[in-house]
Amino acid sequence: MASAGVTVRSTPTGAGPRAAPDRGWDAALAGVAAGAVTVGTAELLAGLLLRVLGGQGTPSPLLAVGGAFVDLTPHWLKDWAVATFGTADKVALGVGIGLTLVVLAALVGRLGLISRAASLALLGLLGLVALGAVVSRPSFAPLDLVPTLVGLALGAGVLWVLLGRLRAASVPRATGDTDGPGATGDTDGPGATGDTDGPARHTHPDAVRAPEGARPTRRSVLGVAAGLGTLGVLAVVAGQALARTGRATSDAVARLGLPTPRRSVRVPADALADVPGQTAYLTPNEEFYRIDTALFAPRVDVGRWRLRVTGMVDREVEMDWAELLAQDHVEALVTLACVSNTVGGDLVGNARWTGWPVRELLARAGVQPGADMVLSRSVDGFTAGTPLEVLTDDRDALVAVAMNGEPLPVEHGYPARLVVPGLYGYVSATKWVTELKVTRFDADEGYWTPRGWSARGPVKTASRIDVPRGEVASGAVTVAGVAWAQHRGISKVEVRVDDGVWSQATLRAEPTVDAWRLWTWEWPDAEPGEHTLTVRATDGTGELQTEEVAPPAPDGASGWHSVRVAVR
Ligand SMILES: Nc1nc2c(c(=O)[nH]1)N[C@H]1C(S)=C(S)[C@@H](COP(=O)(O)O)O[C@H]1N2
Ligand SMILES: [Mo]
Repeated sequence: MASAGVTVRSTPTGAGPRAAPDRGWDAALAGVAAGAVTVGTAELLAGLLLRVLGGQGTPSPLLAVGGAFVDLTPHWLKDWAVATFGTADKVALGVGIGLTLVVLAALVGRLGLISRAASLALLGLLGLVALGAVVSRPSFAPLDLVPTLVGLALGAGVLWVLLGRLRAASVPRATGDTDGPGATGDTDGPGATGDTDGPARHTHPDAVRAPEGARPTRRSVLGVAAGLGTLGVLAVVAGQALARTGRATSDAVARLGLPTPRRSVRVPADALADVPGQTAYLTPNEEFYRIDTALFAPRVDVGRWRLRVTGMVDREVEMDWAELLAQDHVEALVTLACVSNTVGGDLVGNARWTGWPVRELLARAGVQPGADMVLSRSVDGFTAGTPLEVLTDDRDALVAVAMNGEPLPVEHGYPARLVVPGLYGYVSATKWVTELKVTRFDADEGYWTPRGWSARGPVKTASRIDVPRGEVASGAVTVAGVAWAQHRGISKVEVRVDDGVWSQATLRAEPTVDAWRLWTWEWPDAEPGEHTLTVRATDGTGELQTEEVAPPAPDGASGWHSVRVAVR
């Protein structure tokens, strides 16, 4: 097909930036516009679906693809992402998905230079991938497909029309076409308007109106494409905002309130931190570490939420939110720790939880002989395999509904989660919990087990120095921190300066063996220079924290925590 672009490019001078319009870029822009319309429409409808119809699945193709990506990501890559981006790993994933989409949409558009049908076919192929991701989400319902399907239909229409109009705009005009081979295009050299905008630009106004009135100009088509693309992006933002501003939390709590525990706990003053900079005994909800595989915390509609007990039980149990709140709740102080926490790290927090003991729930179902594990499942498909005995002994393993006296924050498992003293979160602390399946370790496994983490995850005894860090003045220096060995308790903490002798720290009170214990040690006479402080704890059974250094995988980091301090 004869076009100005082809001819100019074939001139020996090489044409350069003054060459005729680059149809490749035009087509790419059309593709990006169509892509933005597709995704924008889908995200907006997905947001409405969640917000207005109270859906619980993942109708958003963006979140579905992100979620499927997280599920399929090999463990080493996940570790690398978390190590590189920290808790911004989800932001990084979002940016990555966005850039990939732009590139793919540009390809879709460019393919339109060869054939519009091929372009549509590629769009359809990408759409199938998105639909597959939506179907693969744990709480999938057929209605979740609608936003993506409508988005694809609209996007395909936009693509078809834009590509067609671009093609029409690029055909040389019968009259007044001064942009043809060797024509005025050559006079449009450096220092000219810099506008390489298509024929109409160089055509006498009359010529445009008279014979070519119905034909689009390149500029107008690109303008429409840019406008549609912008609308698409705005729709994505609006859709995501809609999906995230759920009212479920406040509504349900206002209606039903929180249970009044039959037993409440009070934290004695002598358990609290008494040194500036020392970790607070209770971690505020906003500061509590958050670890999960969810791209965005699921917004559960308590009206539809159910908790079920299935598997090796005499009778299945199913209860709704009101029934759960009506049970006999207790309060407990429990320190939660992540298996990924490194020595001295902060993926650990302590809260006052309100919940119903899991053993009472299991008793209602009647556990059958032979079972040794409970596989808890979240609305988002995450699972944890917890030894049956820790859920049936007398410890405070809870179906928790409140954290520090407030409804569970969405990020921490609203409306209900498991909290089990003594085990790392990945094998016990299922957030947004919806099912407990009584089963066997040789029949089922939790989410992280096939991904290289141990099937069983008892918390290892750990201790951490919080102050001082960095620089201190010489003389008397207060050293302080926390130590934890959930459900065994802490009986001793010792601190050492450089290679000196171990000195016993002063322990704060221990209201429960299920939570961490704060400690302080007075360093009598810190001498100027660089020093290393090291801490080690002994648990309630008398066992000393191991010095052996181990990484988090497969069952938790170990080793003594040291800090370097500069004494001035
Ligand atoms: N649904 C769900 N629950 C989950 C997880 C998850 O990925 N999904 N992660 C677990 C892990 S690894 C930990 S350490 C704790 C963290 O709980 P938090 O985010 O409330 O601190 O939640 C556990 N519960
Ligand atoms: Mo974790």
